[in-house]
Amino acid sequence: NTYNVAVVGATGAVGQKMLETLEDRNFPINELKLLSSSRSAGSKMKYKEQELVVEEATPESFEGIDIALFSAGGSVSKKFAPEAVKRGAVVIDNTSAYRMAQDVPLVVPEVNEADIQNHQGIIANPNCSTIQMVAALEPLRDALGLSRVLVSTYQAVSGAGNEAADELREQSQAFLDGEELDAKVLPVKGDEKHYPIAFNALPQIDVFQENGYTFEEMKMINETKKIMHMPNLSVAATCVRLPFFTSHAESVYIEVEKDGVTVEEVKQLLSQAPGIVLEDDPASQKYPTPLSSAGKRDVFVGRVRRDLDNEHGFHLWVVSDNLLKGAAWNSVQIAERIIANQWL
Ligand code: 11C
Repeated sequence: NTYNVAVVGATGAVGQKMLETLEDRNFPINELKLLSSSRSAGSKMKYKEQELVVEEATPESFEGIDIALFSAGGSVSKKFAPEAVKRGAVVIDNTSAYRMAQDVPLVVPEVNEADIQNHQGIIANPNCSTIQMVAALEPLRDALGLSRVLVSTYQAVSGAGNEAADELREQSQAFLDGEELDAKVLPVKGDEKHYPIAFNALPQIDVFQENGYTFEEMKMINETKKIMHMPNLSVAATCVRLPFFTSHAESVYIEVEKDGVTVEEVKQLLSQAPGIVLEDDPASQKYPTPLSSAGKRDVFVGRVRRDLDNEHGFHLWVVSDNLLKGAAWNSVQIAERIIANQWL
């Protein structure tokens, strides 16, 4: 069987990776439709040597579409996802618009693939920093139990889109040329203040909430509980933007329930888990970095250590390409699981 697929937000940082991923996976496509806002309509993009023209999304664009991958911002999803569903498409939405809605499964296939089958037309793809963390936590939760997660992130600028990546490039050059740095996009486009990202670290990703956490931090907290079906799990996050282009890194502290767990046991569980690659050997300085994981679909884990004071506590370093497993690949993977299980 082949399917009619629409990519909404095709020209964005994630949309471009969606096309690459569909091509890499040789996804069974009958017709591929690229959609965007009016601003990007008319752009040309390549899929398997074919040149495709990006069209402006309208409700009618979704006639005959089987699977629609959305990544054009929450407001576009709110406007068009119901129109796509009305016309018989299954929507895989990469924005935060529907993630916490009760009737919308929020899915990382390695963790909760079975939730997909309860979908009412929309399946949500989690936030990138959440996806890589829960993929690494799931095999540990399954075997050892999990009571607490404390995470600090080191996130790439591409998470904030192509404009943020351009800003890092321009500011880096300006810094090296001894010029003043012009900040217009980061930490958050549209927020009141902007700070340089080049040669800096910004402890703000997305807007602040009333409780003093940022929206990115609250996404990590709330989405983790939903995906893992653990509403009472204790989770806290601090999310930081750093000046590199691709892949998010995370320092994750966890507390497991089982007594007497060894580092070897944790490493063994991670090395056998689907989608996880253990890269951990301090003796040979082996550990993953944003550069080493960029362009790969897996989640890489290293620096596994037992806490020095809490025998149930372990520290992990989790790295993954934020545009692939964090976005495009996880979305395409959900589509592949829908097809394999006949959950369309
Ligand atoms: C970032 N994690 O790095 C964000 C990007 O909710 O899908 C993804 C935003 C989202 O800025």
